[in-house]
Amino acid sequence: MERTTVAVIGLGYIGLPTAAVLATHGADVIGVDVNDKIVEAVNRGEVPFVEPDLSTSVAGAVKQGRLRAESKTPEADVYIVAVPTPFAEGHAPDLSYIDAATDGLAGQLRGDVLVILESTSPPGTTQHMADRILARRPDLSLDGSLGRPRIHVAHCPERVLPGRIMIELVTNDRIVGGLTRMAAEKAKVVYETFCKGEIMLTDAITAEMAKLVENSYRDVNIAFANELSIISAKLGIDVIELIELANHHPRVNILQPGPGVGGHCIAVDPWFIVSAAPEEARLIRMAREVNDSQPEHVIGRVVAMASRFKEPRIAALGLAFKPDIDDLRESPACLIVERLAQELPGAQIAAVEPNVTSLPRELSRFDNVVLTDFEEGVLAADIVVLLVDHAMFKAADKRRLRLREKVVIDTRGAWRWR
Ligand code: SAJ
Repeated sequence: MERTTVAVIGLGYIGLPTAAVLATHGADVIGVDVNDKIVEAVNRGEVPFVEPDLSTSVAGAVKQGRLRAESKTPEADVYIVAVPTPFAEGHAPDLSYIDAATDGLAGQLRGDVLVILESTSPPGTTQHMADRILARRPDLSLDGSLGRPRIHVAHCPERVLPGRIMIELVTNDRIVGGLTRMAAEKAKVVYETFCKGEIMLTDAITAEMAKLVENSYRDVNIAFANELSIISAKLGIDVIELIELANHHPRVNILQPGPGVGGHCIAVDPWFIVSAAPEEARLIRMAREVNDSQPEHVIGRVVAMASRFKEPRIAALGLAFKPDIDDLRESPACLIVERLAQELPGAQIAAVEPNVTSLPRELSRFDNVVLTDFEEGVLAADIVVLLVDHAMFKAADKRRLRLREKVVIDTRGAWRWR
């Protein structure tokens, strides 16, 4: 039997793992990326970011000749688009990457080809993509009308958790939404090659919304926890203990408060719903605003404590957007350290992030911020602010770090020792 050729457009956190898993499950995969450095790295069998087990998978697939990367979209049987969907000014979705990927593949299409959009997208984007293809390729159709060859267009949102991508790609259930039923069924066949979870079929707009709703659900729940942390601070209550107790109720499951919500999914996707239904999405918008204001509360607490010291030495623990990853993008911890560096020019800030070897540009421009080893930073500090609950911080010997002698602001409830 002939092997299916799959072109995966966008070799980022989702595209590259998907390309690798398809290649190791029987497809011939060509990864496409506009960044030449990524293309070259993949062709050498290397991975340009940290994700457990991905390196082995990419290296193996490239070595066996099942995976290669190119900068131009080739001819293929299946296209999977996994490019970013950021938001623009005023939180309106920015579809420029999807449009560019669509334009890149439109010229290569022939009859019976399947196009799958995996990028998290505002409702209606899959239809928008098909309309854009057909505007360029009036010789094709979605339904075979006027004897024009059909193309099949579907949406299959990714739902994997960074840090567990290679496991969750295989084990998670997947939603496949087709612009036509046949498109959904054809996409299901592609995912069945590697996905052991249930594959559920629906229409494209419901699949788009399902993904946005999942992340909004989490955002609203985190906002609830963050609001409780502020109320608890006002009332002199330990919010971690409060949530732990409330969660003993069989139908209550409050998430954890923190310094804000980071990453490029949960802090972004709810805005796509707000943008599609601005009048109606009141709670979803409010949750975003609550979570976005959370870093300010942390900054306020640290600045208030810093006023007790002439030249405060602050250890900021963690820069990543969540535990045990090296991803600093849209990280509330980075934002907090940046603002502290501005607001406290007389302070020395030891930024501790065991998962990186250099500071990001927004922090390296400050003389008073230095990337520092964990123990060294904490031992020298007057104030210790825990921003990310990395395993290394949680497991630390608090007595050895002399934490009782310091002002400790634990935004994650990682150190329950008082
Ligand atoms: N956070 C809290 N409190 C919590 C849980 C998380 O403050 O109780 C914060 C984290 O510290 C982080 C942010 O929220 O800053 C997001 O982290 P996360 O682990 O909740 O989620 P992501 O962004 O890494 O991945 C999410 C996942 N979505 C859901 O769990 C519903 C993942 O399954 C999606 O595939 C991913 O978004 C995506 O790509 O959309």
